[in-house]
Amino acid sequence: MKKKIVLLFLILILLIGFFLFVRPQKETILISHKVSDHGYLSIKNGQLVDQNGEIMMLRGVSSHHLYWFGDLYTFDNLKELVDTWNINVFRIAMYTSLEDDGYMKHPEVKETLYQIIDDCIRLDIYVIVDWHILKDNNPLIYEKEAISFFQEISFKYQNVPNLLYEICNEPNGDDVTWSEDIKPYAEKVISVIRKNNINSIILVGTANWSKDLESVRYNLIDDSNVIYVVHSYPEGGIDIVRSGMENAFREKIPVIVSECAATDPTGDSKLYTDFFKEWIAYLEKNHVSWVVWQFSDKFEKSSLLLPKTVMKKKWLEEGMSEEEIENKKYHINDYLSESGKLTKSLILQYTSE
Ligand code: IDC
Repeated sequence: MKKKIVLLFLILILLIGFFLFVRPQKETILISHKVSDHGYLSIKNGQLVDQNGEIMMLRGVSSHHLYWFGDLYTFDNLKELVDTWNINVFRIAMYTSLEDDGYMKHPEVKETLYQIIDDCIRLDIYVIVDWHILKDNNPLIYEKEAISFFQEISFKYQNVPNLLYEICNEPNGDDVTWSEDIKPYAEKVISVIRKNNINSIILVGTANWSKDLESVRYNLIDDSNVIYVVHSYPEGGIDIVRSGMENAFREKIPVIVSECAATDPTGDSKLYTDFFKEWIAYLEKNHVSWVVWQFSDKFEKSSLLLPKTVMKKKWLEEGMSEEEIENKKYHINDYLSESGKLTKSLILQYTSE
């Protein structure tokens, strides 16, 4: 009898030990939020909604310059982003101006753009095609080229729910205004896209480097599937952005953050980590979709990846041989920068259970 009690007691201790220490950790379950789950997006009551009218959030990352970093945007790397970061949107930043080494100088980047779009469609995620004006501060400068670009692309991807069109990244300069420049440009480009895609969401950049929602408020574009763009960077006029957004929420004006980062607007400062976490929480609370700048391995703090040379040095120090490093298959998750780790954990935080 005594023996039996001792045995039972031992079994009990073992069971408790198993549940406390050996039981596998609860797995993180990624919530699927892809195109096949949500279909065509539209705007309802000032918010992005899916095909069932439910509020929709896009969470993902933006490419860097296609001409410089195009090689990085392979199917495998995008797949790793989808599978392990759970992004549901990828933004393709196609710089436009001659001075920025953009599409005007290297029209062949359009092939890279098409390859990425096709990969995103295969991966069942949304894709933002961004006409990345920057040094060409006024969208009217290359209006003609923009019209033929969007004509071609919206025709090629007619009735494909994955695509969203961002028609002018960041209009900038004191003489570039919403009413005189951006809105007239947007109306023309939108009418071209609408001939091929009645429903697609079109993102329109705002004045002052996409920070000025105020001038939009009283002069909205007459199109029910337009969403207005703000870009947010710590120490980069965030108060203007926030107050514009507060008014927009109240007045049911749709807003999207197609660029944000934990660095200041240079893209290469220290990380404002706490600020960034709070900012993302604010966007989430208000159902504003967000895309993080930028997915590349440029030697720059906003880069989500570290340059290969940096990791190689680290691995050599840790004792790996040159040969082992050469033969290592490239996985983006082996190269995460601090920005990369932060971004990955934030996307997962809001898209897993
Ligand atoms: C920056 C890149 C940097 C590049 C520069 C000019 O991070 O590597 O040298 O452009 O091509 C934006 C712009 C975006 C900027 C980014 C950071 O849309 O093109 O990228 N930024 O400066 N708006 C605010 C910040």
